[in-house]
Amino acid sequence: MIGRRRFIAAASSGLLLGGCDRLNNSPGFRSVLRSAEGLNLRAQRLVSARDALAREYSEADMSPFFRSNGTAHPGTPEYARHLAENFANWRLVVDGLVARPLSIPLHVLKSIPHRVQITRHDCVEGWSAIGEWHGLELSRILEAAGLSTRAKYIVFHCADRFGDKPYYESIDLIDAFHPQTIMAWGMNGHLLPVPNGAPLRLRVERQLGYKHAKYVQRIQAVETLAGIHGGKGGYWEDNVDYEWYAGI
Ligand SMILES: Nc1nc2c(c(=O)[nH]1)N[C@H]1C(S)=C(S)[C@@H](COP(=O)(O)O)O[C@H]1N2
Ligand SMILES: [Mo]
Repeated sequence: MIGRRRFIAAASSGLLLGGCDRLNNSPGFRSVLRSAEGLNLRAQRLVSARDALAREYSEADMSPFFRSNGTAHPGTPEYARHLAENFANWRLVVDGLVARPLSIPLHVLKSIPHRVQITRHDCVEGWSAIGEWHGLELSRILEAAGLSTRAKYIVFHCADRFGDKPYYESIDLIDAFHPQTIMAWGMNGHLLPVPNGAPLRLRVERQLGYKHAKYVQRIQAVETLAGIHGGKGGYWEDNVDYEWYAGI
């Protein structure tokens, strides 16, 4: 999967960024980068259906240790309170472009029959790990809320700040309704540990690690990402220019 992604990235940058030096100096460089990203998305659509399943592994393939990355503990007084209460009062708010805004108590979400999947997590920083995830399909949550036909993106708001800014992420509806996209509350046969996003995180298996929002408190359906924090759809996209589309 990674091999193909590299190939696509190389193909699109080769096509559009061939004259790198010249482009680096041009005022349109950023917009060229953006069109390269668009091409990456279109190329991915051509070579692989975006609704194809990510590979699922067996228990024997699971990494003995699944590391944490980014925030390992949100560290706010509010989160500390939730942790002390064993997340008994954690809720998942679902709002924005939905017919029925929801505030789902975590214990209700966990009581619904769920999906279990053993998948590989790939972080752009150069590590991968295979873990087992338990969680409810995001599609079922969105169906319960009655997604508006105007909705184009699903935004995930997290309980942590990274540096001085809130962590958030977003995906399109193809990933949102992908059968392996789940709101995970369990990992490797246990409840989700704090370093891995307790009590609720996104697993969006066809995307790189930074898209998998941890500590999720709110899901918002929107028509455009403009106006949400930096407007580029995610913490890393806003602050470090990571691609919004991080398909693998
Ligand atoms: N809320 C939140 N979600 C986050 C991050 C974070 O710092 N805060 N880091 C991201 C990155 S870069 C990766 S690789 C994965 C790491 O997941 P893990 O800690 O379970 O390994 O979470 C992603 N989701
Ligand atoms: Mo990452």
